[in-house]
Order: sequence, then structure tokens, then C-alpha cells
Amino acid sequence: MSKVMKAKDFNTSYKPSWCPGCGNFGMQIAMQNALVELGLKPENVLIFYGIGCSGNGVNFTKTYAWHSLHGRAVPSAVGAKLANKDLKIIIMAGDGDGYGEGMGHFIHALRGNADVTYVVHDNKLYSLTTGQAAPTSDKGTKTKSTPDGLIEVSVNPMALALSAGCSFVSRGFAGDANNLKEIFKAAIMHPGFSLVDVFQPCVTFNKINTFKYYFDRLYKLSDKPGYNKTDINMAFNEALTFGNKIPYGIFYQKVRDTYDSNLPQLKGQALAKRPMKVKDIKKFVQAFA
Ligand SMILES: Cc1ncc(C[n+]2csc(CCOP(=O)(O)OP(=O)(O)O)c2C)c(N)n1
Ligand code: SF4
Repeated sequence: MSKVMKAKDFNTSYKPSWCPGCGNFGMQIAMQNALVELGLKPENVLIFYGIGCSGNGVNFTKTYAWHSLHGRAVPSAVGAKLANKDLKIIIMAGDGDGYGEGMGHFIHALRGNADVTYVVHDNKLYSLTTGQAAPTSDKGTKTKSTPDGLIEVSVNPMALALSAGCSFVSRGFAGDANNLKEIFKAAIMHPGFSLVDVFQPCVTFNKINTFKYYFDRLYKLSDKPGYNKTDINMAFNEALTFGNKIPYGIFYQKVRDTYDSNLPQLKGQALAKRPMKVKDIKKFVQAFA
């Protein structure tokens, strides 16, 4: 009989190095519980990590894992899905990683609708490098890289994702791990690109977007009478709502054909499980030199 997993079975022997109180802890437990409740085991899951405090999670959760280059976690994950469609592929990276260095990859992966789940640790800063302004920082934010206040307006991940054709657009909060777990489960089971942008308070460098800041403002879309997550106009309306009140939950979900389903050569067995046709791998690689 196969073993019933518990969240702690997804822990490695390394203790997380995150600062006490960091929002990354709530995200880790929500993800581990989501994997347990979906009946997944470490060998069924491959998580790609970006570079950053979020990316350090590569050491703390036991699944197959890949520590990417900064901004390159998404294309690596899309490639892995093509190679082994039997794996559940998840990406966990910071807002700097995804919406800064990796923005081009982000938009084009959404268009293609590869079947991967993208979890963004949105702390509105570049935190590993000690708190510089990031693409989601609000205009006027003062950091060591913007001592007179940030000139640019912040990117809006929900509206961007909707406009680029993302088939599952959602926002979670690290301070509501139960709700986040449910969003993670829905995102992982969604056949196509699913975005979960998570408000992840950085208690060390972000003294504005604190847990209290979010508790005072957040409301759940699932509690909103008449909200229909298949209606893109409603989703856009909520995506543009940001201020004293901020929505979270699943903004939009619509199933459409995935990137891999459009590739006839991927029909049948996963590529990684097919016998190698190349006899002399050295010679094969040399042909590309
Ligand atoms: C291409 C590239 N640019 C910059 C860096 C330096 N760098 C490493 S971590 C980091 C900040 C990460 O911020 P974010 O992605 O938001 O993750 P967080 O630390 O906030 O979780 C930066 C700028 C790098 N490693 N590679
Ligand atoms: S610096 Fe911020 S994001 Fe990084 S571990 Fe500490 S609290 Fe978390």
C-alpha cells in the first residue's frame, strides 16, 4: 500500500533560513498541504525556483527541484513540461524575478498556455539583495535604490496576465495559508498556465506592505455576490481595484488548449520515458558544436 503523505514529509533536513515572521513560511506550508491534499508525492512534482529569498526555498521543500537563473525559471519550466508531461510543474519565484528580469518570458508563456503553475512571491521588493525597489513597488516608494521615491508606476500582475491570455489568474495572501492552499490546489489542477501572485510580506525590508496592511484591505472574491470567474470583464474590473480595498482569490479561469496539446509529437508516452533513439550521444552532441 502506498504511503499516506503528510506535510512534514515534504520537508528536507534543512531548516529555512528566512527571517522570523517572513511571509515565505506561510507560502511553504500552504504549498506542502496542497500537495498532500492532491495526493501528490515528492517524485510527482518538479518545482523551479528563481533567485532570491523565495528561490532559497529550493533547499527546504522535498520534491524534484531546479534552481534557475534570475528571471529564467519560467522558460526552464515550460521546457521541462515538454520533456516530461507526467510531472506536475510548479514555479516559485520573486516579483523581481518574474516581472523584472523575467517579464518577457512571463508574457510569452501566458500566450502559449503551457501547463505549469507559476507562484510569485510578491513582496514588492528585491529582498535578497536587501530591499531595492521592484516592478510591483508602488510609485513614490523610498528604498536604497530610490532614495527620492520610485518614479515608475507599479506593474499590475492581474491585469497583465488577463491581457496576455492567461487561463488561470489568481491572487493569494501568505497570511491566509488555508485559502492559499485552496488556490494552489485549483491552480495545480488547472490544465494550462496558472498564475498565483501571492502577497508575501517581507518583514525585514518592507515596512509598508505588512501583514496588517493586507488584513486591513483584503476581501475575498469568493464572498462577492454574483462574481463569475469565467467573465473576463468582471475579472478586469477587479484587477484594476487596488487601494483601500484589494481583492484576492481566483479572478479568472477558462480552459483552453495547452501548448503541449498543440504538438503532435508529444502525443502518447512522455518524451522522457521513450527509449533513446540516439546510439552515440557524444557524436550527437558534437553535431551541434
Ligand atoms: C540576471 C541577474 N540580475 C540580478 C541578479 C542579482 N539578484 C539576485 S537576487 C535579486 C533580487 C531578487 O528579488 P526577487 O526576485 O523579488 O526575490 P525575493 O528575494 O524578493 O524573494 C537580484 C537582483 C542576479 N542574480 N541575476
Ligand atoms: S529579507 Fe524579507 S523576504 Fe527575505 S527572508 Fe527576510 S523577511 Fe523574507
